[in-house]
Amino acid sequence: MAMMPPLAELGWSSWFASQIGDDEGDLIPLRVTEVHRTRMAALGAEGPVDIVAPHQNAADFAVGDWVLVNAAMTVQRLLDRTSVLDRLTAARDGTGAATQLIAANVDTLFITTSCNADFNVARLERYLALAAGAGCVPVVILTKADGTDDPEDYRQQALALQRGLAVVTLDARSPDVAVDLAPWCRPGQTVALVGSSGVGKSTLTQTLTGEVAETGEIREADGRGRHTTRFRALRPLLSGGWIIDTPGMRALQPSAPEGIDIVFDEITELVSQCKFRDCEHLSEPGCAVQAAIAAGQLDADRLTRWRKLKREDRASSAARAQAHQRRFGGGGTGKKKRR
Ligand SMILES: Nc1nc2c(ncn2[C@@H]2O[C@H](COP(=O)(O)OP(=O)(O)OP(=O)(O)O)[C@@H](O)[C@H]2O)c(=O)[nH]1
Ligand SMILES: [Mg+2]
Repeated sequence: MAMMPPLAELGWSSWFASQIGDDEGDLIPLRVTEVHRTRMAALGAEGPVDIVAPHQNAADFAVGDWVLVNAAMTVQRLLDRTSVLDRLTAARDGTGAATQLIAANVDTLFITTSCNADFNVARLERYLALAAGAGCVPVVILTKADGTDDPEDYRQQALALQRGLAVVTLDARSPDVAVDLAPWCRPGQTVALVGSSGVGKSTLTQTLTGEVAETGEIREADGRGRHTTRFRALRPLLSGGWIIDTPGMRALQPSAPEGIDIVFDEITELVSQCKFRDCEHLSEPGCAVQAAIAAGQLDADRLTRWRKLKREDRASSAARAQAHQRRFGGGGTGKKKRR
């Protein structure tokens, strides 16, 4: 492998270098590998270090972030990200939605599911919208191809979900995966894994890193001794890149509406051709969406799934706007606004 400067090997680039101010020359750039409540683990040119979050609060930091620390190993500044993966969750205080950071500065998102009952096109579309909204390249990884007679059927179903999508079927335990996934694992590149629990994210991580998960990261989830990942971590790939393994997610609501428009770009395009700007694509005259369904060019189920994501997105945007109003006030009458 060609020699790279140590920081470039970690994913450092001119994007980050250009953010360092004249008065910040004494600070040390580090890449965050783990985020805990008050402290973080990081890597720099000198190797791994433990660092302290400002005000003892690491909530604003994500695995993959670049930070500048002082000589006391306290974070002074978070550098602007090239990409950020986050999702909407219920706020802890029960008031509407909050965003949860998943990872930052990720080039490629390995959207992982298995060639079995976990495979679900609606869930895959959510993950694809997450990647598109974050500005990451999506790759659908279909694990447990060794456990089905027809991995090609799963692959075809996934390929239909977004124009130009890369889909790879594999056995996560096989050393061959390094070859299949090489285009996204080059030196300095960062990939993150997302998907349900048990689909093989950590197995794939182990195959690609050559590392066996540390005991601190695993627990006996059930009588069958499954190792469930408890926290996100950035690890070096054998190929010179980086991988972020994450705990399995139950539900995913992407936070960026642009992602939905990109994944469903054939519908986005049709919508722009409807006669009425406020067309609801039900039975209005001149509806390009219904015309495409009638002509067999658009799957009605795909439209239903798009509708559901759009509806959720509208509801959560409204909830966030309301929470913002409650918190910061709007100088209004205090009355609830009626639609
Ligand atoms: N046959 C087969 N088994 C696999 C494959 N990938 C993973 N497994 C098995 O599936 C089980 C779960 O794999 P994990 O890698 O722990 O799953 P995970 O996605 O990390 O799960 P969480 O950490 O809970 O999110 C393990 O027993 C693996 O050996 C595969 O491609 N083929
Ligand atoms: Mg895991």
